[in-house]
Amino acid sequence: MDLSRRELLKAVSAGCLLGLAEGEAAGGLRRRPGWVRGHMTGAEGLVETLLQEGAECVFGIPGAPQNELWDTMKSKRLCYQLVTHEFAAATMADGYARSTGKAGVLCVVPGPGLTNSLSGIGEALLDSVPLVCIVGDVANGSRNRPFQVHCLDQAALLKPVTKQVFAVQNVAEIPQLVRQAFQLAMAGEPGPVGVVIPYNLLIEAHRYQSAPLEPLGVPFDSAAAERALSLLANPGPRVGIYAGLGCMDYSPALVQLAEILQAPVATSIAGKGAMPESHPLAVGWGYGPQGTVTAEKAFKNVDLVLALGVKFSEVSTGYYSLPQHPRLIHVDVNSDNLGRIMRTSVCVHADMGVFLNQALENCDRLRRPANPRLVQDIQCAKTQEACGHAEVRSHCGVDPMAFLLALRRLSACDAMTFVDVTVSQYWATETFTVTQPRTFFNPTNNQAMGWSIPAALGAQRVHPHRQTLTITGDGCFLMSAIETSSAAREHLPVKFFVLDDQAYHYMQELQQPAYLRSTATILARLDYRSFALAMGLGYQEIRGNDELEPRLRGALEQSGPVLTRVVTDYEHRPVRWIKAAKARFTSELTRDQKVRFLARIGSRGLNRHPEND
Ligand SMILES: Cc1ncc(C[n+]2csc(CCOP(=O)(O)OP(=O)(O)O)c2C)c(N)n1
Ligand SMILES: [Mg+2]
Repeated sequence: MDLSRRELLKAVSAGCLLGLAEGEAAGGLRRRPGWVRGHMTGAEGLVETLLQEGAECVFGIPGAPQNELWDTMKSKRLCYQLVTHEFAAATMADGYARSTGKAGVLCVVPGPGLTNSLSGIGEALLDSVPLVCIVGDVANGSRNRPFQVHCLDQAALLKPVTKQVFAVQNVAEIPQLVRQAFQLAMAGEPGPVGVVIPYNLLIEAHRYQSAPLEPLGVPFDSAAAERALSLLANPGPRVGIYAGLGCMDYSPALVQLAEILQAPVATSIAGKGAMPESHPLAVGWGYGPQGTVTAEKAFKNVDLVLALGVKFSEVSTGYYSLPQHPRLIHVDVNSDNLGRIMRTSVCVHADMGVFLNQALENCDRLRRPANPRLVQDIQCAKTQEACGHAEVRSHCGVDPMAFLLALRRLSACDAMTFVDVTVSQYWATETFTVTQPRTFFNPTNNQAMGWSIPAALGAQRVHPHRQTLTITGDGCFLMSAIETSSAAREHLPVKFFVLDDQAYHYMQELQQPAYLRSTATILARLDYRSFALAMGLGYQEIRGNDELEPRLRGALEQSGPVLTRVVTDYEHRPVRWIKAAKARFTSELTRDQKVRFLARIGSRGLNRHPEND
């Protein structure tokens, strides 16, 4: 059964869809889009539609095929932000979308503008982030000639990184196709949608009469939901909840369900924040050997996992190292995600808000007696784990865990933290306590290095008064460092923290045990102070653990953007995720492969000449 949006909204106004009202607000239904009417150019029709659909900022770089559009954005007061590279256009739109729950908009020229943006759009696709990608194109119709500049197949380039591509053929189609792009980007599992517009259409004129689209229904398989609820109503099995990004806008309902079921709640990486991690039933990230120790312990006593709004993706599961439980109920808005990796007892294709509401309406059947023992065990495990994290292990630089703990202590609860593809992402997911939805962000499934800097800028742009932080490695920093100049130019007070170990430590951790040496992992020594000066940023440097508190305060208290170099010592700090992923990977090697690996390690062990570079 599909529920229409109208039925849903009626239920919300009657107050019975707990948590959904916030979700809908975050999902962009605060204001219904209006009509686009009147005699306008294609560029005007496009900008008017973007405004009606609630676009707050467009991220990109103009080019000859799109100057008409950028000029129109200015005339019609649609906010835009210039970036230094189109990877950042996609990634800023991504940061905007993750922090608001609304579709982010980027606008790039065809050819190199588009190809530059593909890594960021790919990240959004794999991480379920809604984007509308406005991409220019060479002229069509009578103006189409051979050998036009940027004459790549834009739609074909977009296809593998988007949910769908709308190729505009005619000036009259612009508003409706752009509206469809917004709707599809948010529908079901969110993701990017492309709109390709030949440049000649921007200067043609048309008399528009474009109505807003009828809201879409949402999936709800009531029979499967009932099977799931019947399983949960059986008081025998001990339930554990695994919550993903799909729960992000239903935090109050998730908390209530956990309390009713007396279930520990673990989240995926992208789900961090859906369950306040300060809650007595919250056990942190993951529930296998890759996540928090507390979650792993708590889920050892679970017989039935209720997986809500989550994909069991490679990164979040530590290379698929989650343990199988006797029973698993998997609920997701995208039927393609259901029952793929784990043995599953019941798959429920459903909108998360509707499923949670249905579960809460059945609270009398589901309610379990209070379990003080469980709460006590979780508290005890958390305390023990926190002690291990607080132990300072570094000798010649800052301990990454000490840095993360101090940053958490000193930053605001609602600070937005963007963590890059450094090995520290795993420590951060374990130790950085997140108590509010949409405040912790990581490029999880495409792992595009350099993501955190532009993503943070996109979020800061529309949350000018929220503390906004990036935690990046020196390798990731090198990929997006120039984008910090946009922070200075636009007065976006992001605090950039670079964990500087002059290496790709993540790669070294993966390479050393397998090859007894590391290859192509040593980075340049940078003069960060001069770089900050050149970009127009404030600067701080933290060289030891004793400097952490004062220097972090020094950075956080400045009113503008600040670059902080954290001289990091990664030694003596194992990474649970890497250990888990390695164990799982090794277990899948064939006998021959194992023999070859061991023989190589043996011979290198005997004739040691590390040759690290
Ligand atoms: C664009 C891109 N290129 C390469 C990789 C592979 N990769 C993942 S992490 C990493 C190193 C990150 O280095 P750094 O930012 O210094 O963090 P550290 O590993 O030192 O913690 C590399 C090369 C990637 N994920 N993305
Ligand atoms: Mg590094």
